[in-house]
Amino acid sequence: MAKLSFPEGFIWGSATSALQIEGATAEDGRGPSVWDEFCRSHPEKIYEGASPEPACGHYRRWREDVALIRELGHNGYRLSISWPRLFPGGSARLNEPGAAFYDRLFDALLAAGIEPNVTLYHWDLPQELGEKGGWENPDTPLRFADYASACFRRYGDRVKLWSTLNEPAWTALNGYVTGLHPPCRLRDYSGALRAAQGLLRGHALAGAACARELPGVKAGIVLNMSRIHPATPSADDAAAAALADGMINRWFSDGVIKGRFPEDIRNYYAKAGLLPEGLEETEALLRAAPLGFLGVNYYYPHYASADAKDTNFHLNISGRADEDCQFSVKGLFRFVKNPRGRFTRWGWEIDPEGLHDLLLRVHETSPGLPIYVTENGLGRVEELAGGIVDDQERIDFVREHLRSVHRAIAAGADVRGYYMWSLMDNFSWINGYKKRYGFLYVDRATLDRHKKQSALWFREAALANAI
Ligand code: BGP
Repeated sequence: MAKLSFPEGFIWGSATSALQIEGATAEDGRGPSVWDEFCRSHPEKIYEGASPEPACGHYRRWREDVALIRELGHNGYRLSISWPRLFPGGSARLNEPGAAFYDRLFDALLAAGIEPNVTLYHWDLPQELGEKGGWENPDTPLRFADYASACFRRYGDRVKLWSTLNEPAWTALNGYVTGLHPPCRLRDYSGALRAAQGLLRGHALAGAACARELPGVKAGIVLNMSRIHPATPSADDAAAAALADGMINRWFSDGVIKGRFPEDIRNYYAKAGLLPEGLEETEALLRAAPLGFLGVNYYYPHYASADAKDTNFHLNISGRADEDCQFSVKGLFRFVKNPRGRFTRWGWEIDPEGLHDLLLRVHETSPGLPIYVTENGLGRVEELAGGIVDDQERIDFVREHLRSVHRAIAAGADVRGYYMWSLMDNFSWINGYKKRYGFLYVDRATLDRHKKQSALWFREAALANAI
């Protein structure tokens, strides 16, 4: 088959987040985040009671990691800054040793020819702000904007790609509806909408601060997006799919792209008495914040059925075949398994076509908006055998998704890069450490890194700018 070339300057990289790789959660003045506290107080909710300590020990091994990224031929790397490392407790006083860590990291990345794409918030809210109401507290977006401004001022001479938030929909949904993430609230729909509003205000204020502090630089945001199909051709399932799509995708994508929440979902929430106060003000803030790009995190599609007799949320965190994912909101929609689908061990459907469709949808909503695939990857159970990890399945996964990206570019979408999740096996939130995503295998006993076969394959693709 002829090679598919990507546009000049296309970014070939991988992604991580601070909490999932750094470790050193109490070093150099870092304060606790809501995830440190959640893992400490709710080990039963996390596979094998794992915690983000030591994660991958990246805080100490960053030099080696930068050298590895370079060896892997990447020209970009997506990472996040830890808010509680820079401003422990969410305070206004900068913790200099924490800030200096990222100085060293950015300098080393640039010296190695790797462009950083930096996310300011990848779920590690300072615990003290969590205790004061987290994203529901109207003060939190203001604190976030201050933290963001400090980062723009300190690192803006070196970092040109900034993302405000990672997956605000997941923070709101899992924090307040499914109860799977901190603050572990169950079925608190109005809390979820208040938190979503706080997150989007934080994004808007940080976006405006970026434009002010760094003329010519416009921050982006990273959204989790899924194609949501009706489970059957029935009108009821079509309506259920549209509703789920509006709540999970469009509330956030229309919010940040158009500065206007979708009318149908807004009416729906209004009727249910769930709309938070100040929505117009939030929209005005969003319209005043120039959006530099949209980061798309894509893993799987959903199939929605209107037959939702109860409310039930469950994620497969063990990777066992007898554990099913469930997501059902009584009377609204229930996600069902695609009978024709291919699935990972954790029950996530593999559907490269979905990525193509989402990229085109973003392009059609906002022609010309730069897009990055900020996460896409495959979680596996893996072992090191004779010094190698044979992950042909991951090579196939990434290749198929890159083909979709290529087709979306050919159809006009301005996709500028692809960051595979993840650079290395890491702390996979409530899945603990069994679910491995990396190009680099991390030995849990020694934390030593080993290149997987996929890393070598991707290196060739990156160097050729083609697959
Ligand atoms: C995204 C998160 C990442 C990452 C990925 C894989 O939602 O932004 O941080 O973890 O999902 O998910 P998981 O680790 O839960 O399998």
